[in-house]
Amino acid sequence: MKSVLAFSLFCVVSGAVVRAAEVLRPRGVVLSKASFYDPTRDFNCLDGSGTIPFSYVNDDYCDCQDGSDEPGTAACPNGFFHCTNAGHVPLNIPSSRVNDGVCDCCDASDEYASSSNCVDTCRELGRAAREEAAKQREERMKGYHLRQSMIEDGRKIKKEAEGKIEELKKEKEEAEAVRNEKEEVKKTAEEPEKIALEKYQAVEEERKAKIDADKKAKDEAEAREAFAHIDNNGDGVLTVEELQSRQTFDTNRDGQVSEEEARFYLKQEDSMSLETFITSGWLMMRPVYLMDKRMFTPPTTTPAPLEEGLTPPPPVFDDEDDTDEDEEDYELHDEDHEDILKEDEQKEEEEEPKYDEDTQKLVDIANEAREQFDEADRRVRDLVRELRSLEESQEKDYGPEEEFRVLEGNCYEYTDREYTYRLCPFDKAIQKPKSGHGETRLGQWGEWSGPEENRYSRMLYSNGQACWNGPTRSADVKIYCGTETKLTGVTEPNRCEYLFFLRTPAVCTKPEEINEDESSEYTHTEL
Ligand code: MAN
Repeated sequence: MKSVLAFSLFCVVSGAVVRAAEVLRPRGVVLSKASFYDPTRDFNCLDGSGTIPFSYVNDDYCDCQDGSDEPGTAACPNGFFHCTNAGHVPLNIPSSRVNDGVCDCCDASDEYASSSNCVDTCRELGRAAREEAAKQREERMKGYHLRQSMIEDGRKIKKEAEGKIEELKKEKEEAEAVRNEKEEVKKTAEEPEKIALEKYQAVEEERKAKIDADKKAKDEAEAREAFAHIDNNGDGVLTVEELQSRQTFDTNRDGQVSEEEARFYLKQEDSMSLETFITSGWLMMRPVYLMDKRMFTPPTTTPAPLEEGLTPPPPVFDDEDDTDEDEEDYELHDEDHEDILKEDEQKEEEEEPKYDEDTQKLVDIANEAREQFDEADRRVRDLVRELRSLEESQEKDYGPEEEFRVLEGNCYEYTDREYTYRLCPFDKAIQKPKSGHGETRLGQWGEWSGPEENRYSRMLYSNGQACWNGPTRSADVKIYCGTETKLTGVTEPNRCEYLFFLRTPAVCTKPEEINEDESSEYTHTEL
């Protein structure tokens, strides 16, 4: 169409909607570009690719390379159609969707010449969208107010911690003074105790040495007596025959002492001197000898119990069937056994070191001083620990206004199909399989890791448990606004790298003020 068009014709051809509040423009043109479409002049393609008579605008033929001459038809493949969507949000759609039978614009303006029965639903949609937006704004406002109290609480905790630190420092100083005092008392008490104990030790060693010497002499006397007893002819030497003459050495209880049995006790020699007997022979013979002499009376069945330090009883020379004779074996007399045990116990009791009264008094005083020092020392160490933990906590960054501080000490959980995840802010992130196996440490509190302009929108928990054939585990926590602090999701985008989503009022900013004029923006705003 090349004719010069009258304005009224333009209105018809271009399909402009005439409304009091609107600027007249061809169909599909956004308000901000209305001035480029002046029906009294030729139209300049918006990309400068050409100039055409205004009548070519929306004539269903694509003249401009950028499609700007056909805003209201589907003629240009790269053009855009603008729907005003009065009552809701304006929209730009690819011009290929104009009159394609699908309702894209809620005001139905994209289907002005199609058979589809699109109706204007913008008002209802707009109302619903505004209601939703208002609800979200309200939530945001609620979150913002909660954030204010989080800030207040955080600052209060910080101040209290500062006070507590001062208090603890004073307490620590006092406790250190007490500890030093107790240390002096302890040293003073330990000096005389040390001297007394050394003295006691010397006396004790002497006493023990005497006991040992007495025992040795007694053992030797016992050995000499036994030797004399076994040495039938008194020639100072024990022979095979002399041992054979004593049933004592009938190890296998067959009624006679074989040469083999006798030689066993003579250490496979023909004879044994008194000297060898005292140093080693007696040790072998003593159990059977005493068994016969003191503890047992025939018949017995059980071999004599061994006294500590003695050699085991000799092997039984099983050269004959001895089952019948078993009945003639010796029997242990329990009373004798108990008597011997009692004797041994008494001996041990007697040997138990007991301090003399004066030494004991010094030991008691020193013990008491040590206990008091230990207690004072423990108190100092407890205070140091408490102080360190508070100071460490004070050094952490709890957000620009201390708003995150109240989250410390709490843990938040999220459970998916396989795991329960736990986030304890400023402490750690944990993964626990639902199957009940042990926990996996995903990371320890590291740092704020949001982008420069929004640093407090992300937290990083790093240095978690090593991943098999992979990095050490870490958890990235994305934080967004909500009216309660809650872990809303956890994913593992890369193996052993976890992404947590934490909702909290701590990041809720104040919603923009909306006045009546601005809110009516929805009905008029053009993109
Ligand atoms: C465990 C879990 C998983 C992780 C694998 C890596 O099963 O910690 O999240 O992907 O180890 O081996």
